[in-house]
Amino acid sequence: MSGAPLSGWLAELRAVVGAAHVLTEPDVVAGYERDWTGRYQGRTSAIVRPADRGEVAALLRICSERRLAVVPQGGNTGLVGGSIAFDGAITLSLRRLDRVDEPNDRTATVRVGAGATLAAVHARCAAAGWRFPVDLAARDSATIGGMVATNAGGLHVMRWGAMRARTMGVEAVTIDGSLIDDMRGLMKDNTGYHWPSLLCGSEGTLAVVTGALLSVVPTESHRVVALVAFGSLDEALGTISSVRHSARSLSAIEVVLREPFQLVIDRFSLPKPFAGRTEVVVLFEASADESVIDELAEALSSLDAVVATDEVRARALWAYRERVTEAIATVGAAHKLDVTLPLDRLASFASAVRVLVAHDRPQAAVWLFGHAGDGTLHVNITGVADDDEAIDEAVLGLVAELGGSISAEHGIGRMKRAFLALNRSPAELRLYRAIKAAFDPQGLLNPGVLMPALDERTAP
Ligand code: 2HG
Ligand code: ZN
Repeated sequence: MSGAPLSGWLAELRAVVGAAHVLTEPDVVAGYERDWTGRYQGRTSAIVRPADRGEVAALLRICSERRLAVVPQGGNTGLVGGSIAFDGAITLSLRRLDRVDEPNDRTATVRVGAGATLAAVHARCAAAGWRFPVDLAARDSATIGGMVATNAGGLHVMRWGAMRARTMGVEAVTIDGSLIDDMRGLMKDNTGYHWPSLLCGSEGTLAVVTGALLSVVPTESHRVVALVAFGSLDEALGTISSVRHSARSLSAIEVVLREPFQLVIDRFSLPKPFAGRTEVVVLFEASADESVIDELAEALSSLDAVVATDEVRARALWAYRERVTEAIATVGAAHKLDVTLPLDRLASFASAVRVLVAHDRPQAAVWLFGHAGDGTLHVNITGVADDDEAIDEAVLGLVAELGGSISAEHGIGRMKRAFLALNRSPAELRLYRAIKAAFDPQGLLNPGVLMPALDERTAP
């Protein structure tokens, strides 16, 4: 750090937020230092918990002046090592910025603080007759700031888009304490660069998101959920494309392959929805008015399907998909790769990745599941060392070869930064660095994430 006595910078941070909101006790700090996967263990000098954007700005000014590395953190549900501090960097916890305003009926938007959980946003919108349609299993902990920063996607991207599509406005503070206040939420605004688009997916490397203006959709009266069993992924994908033509109100198409499906049933003692061995299960969800029930029933009429039209049974069917991550966590710390492929290559990729891992790491297990509606497959690998990057590289190399993206939704974080060149050219990476340097010339914000920062500093 700057050479100042430890108490100097701590005292300055305390003066901004109050002593109660600068945490240094090892047992309290421990919960902020480990990411959800258990694969990444960081080290932070202090957790600082500002109450509003003014305090965020004052804290960042101190970090900038003293050249202290700082890592923004929300619900810490990230899966790529991008939300925890390393090498003693300061953790800036945004959870106290948890305000959720009343949705605005005229503009169909809701203004929220970075620390609001997704579940809190859902609840506030539902009470006012609106729906914020981005959803994911970590909804009770994941916060909007982190979801903007990682351009989180989740379960309904095929119909309503990921965070970038729904973030109409953003409020953020740069490392020198300047405020970007772009919360007007205009449908049309061609005054040059678009801050919400740039900050969505920037992974806390450019600025600290303190709030967002999110676009909402009207609630729908009915939803229907169906689980369908298939003999192979190829067969499932063929049927998915024909169902998409006949059912117009689809809001999710999720897929779970045999191993994770069986694991969820075993771990959580869920009833077996299908007799016999099931190679692939697809969850279809459609939502609209009452007609949606007949529409989906008709589209699936010739298939081996279990259908739920009431909320309780619909939620029970979602459990077979939503609880996969939790089930895999009981097996061990997993390497989590979230890849997208062109839909016509997804099935051959799934076979190839199984062969590849079985060949290179015979002791490992591969778990495949994902968002078939948008071409995302989650490849979880257990039974390999936390630092076994060679297996990640082999799988991601295969993805790139088949024309896919090495990160569909979790972001690059620490985990994939060495592999970014599989998807981005040297010219693009030069521009990435130039953008980073323009926002954060000293390389203090979330160093080591997305790409190595220029003149990187890692510790206070
Ligand atoms: C999901 O789709 C999440 O459930 C987590 O993106 C995926 O655990 C994973 O790899
Ligand atoms: Zn996912």
